Amino acid sequence: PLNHSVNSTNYEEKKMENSAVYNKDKFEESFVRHVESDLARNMFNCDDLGAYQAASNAIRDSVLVDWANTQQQQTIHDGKRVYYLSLEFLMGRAMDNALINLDARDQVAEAIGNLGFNLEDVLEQEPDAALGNGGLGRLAACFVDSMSSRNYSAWGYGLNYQYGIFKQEIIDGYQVETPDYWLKYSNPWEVMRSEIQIPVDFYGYVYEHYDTNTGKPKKIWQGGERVIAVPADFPIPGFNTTNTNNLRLWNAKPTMEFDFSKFNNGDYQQSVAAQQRAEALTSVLYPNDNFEKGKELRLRQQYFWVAASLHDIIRRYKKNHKDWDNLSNQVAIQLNDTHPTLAIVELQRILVDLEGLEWNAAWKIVQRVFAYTNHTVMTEALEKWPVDLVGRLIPRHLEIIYEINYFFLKDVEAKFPGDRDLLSRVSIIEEGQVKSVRMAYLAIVGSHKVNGVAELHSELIKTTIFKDFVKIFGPERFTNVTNGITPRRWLRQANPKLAKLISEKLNDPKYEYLTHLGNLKKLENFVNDEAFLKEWDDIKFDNKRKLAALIKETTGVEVDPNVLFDIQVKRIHEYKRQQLNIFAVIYRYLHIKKLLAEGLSVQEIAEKHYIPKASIFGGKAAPGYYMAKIIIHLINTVGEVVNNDPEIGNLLKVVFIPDYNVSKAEIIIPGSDLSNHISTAGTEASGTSNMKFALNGGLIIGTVDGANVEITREIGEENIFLFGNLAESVDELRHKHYYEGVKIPESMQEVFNAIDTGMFGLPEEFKSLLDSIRYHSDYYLATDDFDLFLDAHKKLEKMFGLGSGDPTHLREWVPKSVLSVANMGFFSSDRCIDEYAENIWDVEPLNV
Ligand code: GL7
Repeated sequence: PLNHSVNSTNYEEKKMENSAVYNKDKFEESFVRHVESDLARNMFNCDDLGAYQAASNAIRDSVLVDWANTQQQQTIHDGKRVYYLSLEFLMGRAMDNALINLDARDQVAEAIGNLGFNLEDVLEQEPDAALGNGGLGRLAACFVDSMSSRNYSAWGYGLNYQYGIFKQEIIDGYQVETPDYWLKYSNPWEVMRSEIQIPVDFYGYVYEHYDTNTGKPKKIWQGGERVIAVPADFPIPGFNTTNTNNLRLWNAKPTMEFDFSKFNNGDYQQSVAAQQRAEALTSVLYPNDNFEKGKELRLRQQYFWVAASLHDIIRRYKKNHKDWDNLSNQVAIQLNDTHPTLAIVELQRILVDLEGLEWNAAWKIVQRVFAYTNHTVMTEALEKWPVDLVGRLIPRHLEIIYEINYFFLKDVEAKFPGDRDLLSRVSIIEEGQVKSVRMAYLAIVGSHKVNGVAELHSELIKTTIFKDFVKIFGPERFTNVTNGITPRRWLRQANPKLAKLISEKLNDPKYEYLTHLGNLKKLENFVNDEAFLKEWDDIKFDNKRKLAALIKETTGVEVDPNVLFDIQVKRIHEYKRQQLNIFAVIYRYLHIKKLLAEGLSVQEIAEKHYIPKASIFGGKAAPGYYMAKIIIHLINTVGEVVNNDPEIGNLLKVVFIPDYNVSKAEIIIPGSDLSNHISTAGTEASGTSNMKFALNGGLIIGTVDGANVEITREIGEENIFLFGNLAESVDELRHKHYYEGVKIPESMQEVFNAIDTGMFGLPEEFKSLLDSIRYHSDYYLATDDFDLFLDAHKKLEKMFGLGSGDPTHLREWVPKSVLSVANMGFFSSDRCIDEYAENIWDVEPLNV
């Protein structure tokens, strides 16, 4: 047996000696070697891109040592592992993050400097790994960081899309999508494991076969098309630990088994074409956020990913184990939303069809292994797959789904005899015009725990969409894990100056607060310290300057860093209500214009009526989402008018930053004074950018929705600006709109009149947006919350004063900023992962 009680101090020392990232000379040597051997260039013709690749490879060498050790230790220990299945991992850039988690940023910056490069410029060369849409995908990325940092033995499983989320350009005020071919240059952070090749079958048919061993009939699935899954592995280094987990993303490759019947018939072209189809499988990420569109290729992606991942997990289990009853002591699988729900069916198939277990015994194991996280209550986002499609693509799985449903409904019938209505409500199969499989129901039935992602959301799923299941399985099956974010990326990496000031104030030179985020609380001691407040505000100002430079570079608009930066960046969605925000901007513009017409000066307006401000927007609309695209267009046309108005000075600017992504978020979020989280109450499951802004000292204007509720509880209601109708009133208001008509408040009517008279371009372009409110019952309750939104603004702007240097600002605004940060400890994704580990996965950290 290997001796795995390595003395940790020795290990640390050894690591310091050996690893190039901690030793400038060694790093420089390694860098040059990579330039020469990997890039086949020399130092005299190495540009920033080459420097990025060489530096990444040199850093990667260190990460790979920890990674291999971690995997070895985990194998020796043979404890329970967690598998996080997510169709999206919105990772962003890897190099800076690796430097921070390895605590090697300063040394490497110096070494790179000695070689004639600038670290910041080199880091800029890395394309974002944008394999996700929004909050759900970024959450998965924060989780893998925390699982490594908290020393869990965990794997992430996903797909290695060739094209991530599209790039957004704004042309003439409209969104234009272009493909994101992020692998244009080779990716130094992925390790291709071509030696692992897992066959995944599709289509074909099922037949029954008499098994002579057991004397029983057995189902055999004869697949019709085979694709090979080959993993690309991404090492995930933890912070302040050598624990380095693996993120495994599958690529689809053709089989080497040609269809010889076609080949022999002389149909070589056809035979090759089928092979080419294979690679298309993992080529593109579906660009919808909170919306499901039942496309066959999407279902193929899901099954491919799930089948390959389970095969891998079971193969690992079988190396040391024979007893299937023990599976759930070794394996916990978390389903990130319903996208991987077929994993439940696949495991049941493996256990029953391939391993010969009895149905009931297998099903108990399956339920103990899986847990499911729900991320939305919105019905248009709940996955349903047509039975016909499932039956054609994976015929044996459809049979198994029917059987799961049969036994489930039998239990329900036994518990609630005669309640036929209940049976049809909870059936996994929906008998509609298109008979479909309800994936969320399948996920609930096949899991031992189901969680929502914020307290309010977890309550809502129990009382609305999953109400019947609470009755059937009891409330114990349902739980809450409020989302979190990793403070390594979202504080230390995005806001190095603030992170440094905090480490000084907490007397924590090793930044241990980044793994003990509750320590931020000590910042409260300085909330009356004027010098400190000034320093804090100076850092914010500096970050705003950086953001102003990004705005100038991407939109051409100059914004003054002294004004209030009022930001809303997130996917564009009617429920997130960017329309409410832009209407309020128009209202402000109209009123500033009135005051100017009355003869007031810009200065007078700034002092008495409307403080100078920049309204900053960003976010992508799903390519097929018509209404979201109108909202983007409106924001841009308003910007055109306002920014070119010669009278208005710096009282108002309106900008739309194109192509919002993780790296831009790292600049935008630290530069915010105020951010908008203003969804219709009850629609935003959690939100996580709210946490990122608050952790960076930006204040929040928000509705009583998602995690805003808990943020308020933690930081205090005097430090957040809440407004709007509550979730419990939403049904009633909608009902009222429907039966009594929508009442447009006067303020909003002024805005609509301005749009209708063509102030912001052709009114027809915005008609369907306005009509959805005035004639189609205003589903998202813009009319009910508009005046409340305007009032909340009035109140908060008084506190902001005239910005940096203004005594009101330092006295009233900055302390709120400090108190927000001081009380954000709860929202570390480390806390979340610990909760999953304890309440759902039943695993403990393994100190490697
Ligand atoms: C989301 C929710 O909309 C968002 O509120 C939540 O923070 C996130 C992570 O739990 O999940 N649900 C969803 O379908 N998408 C989300 O971002 C795309």
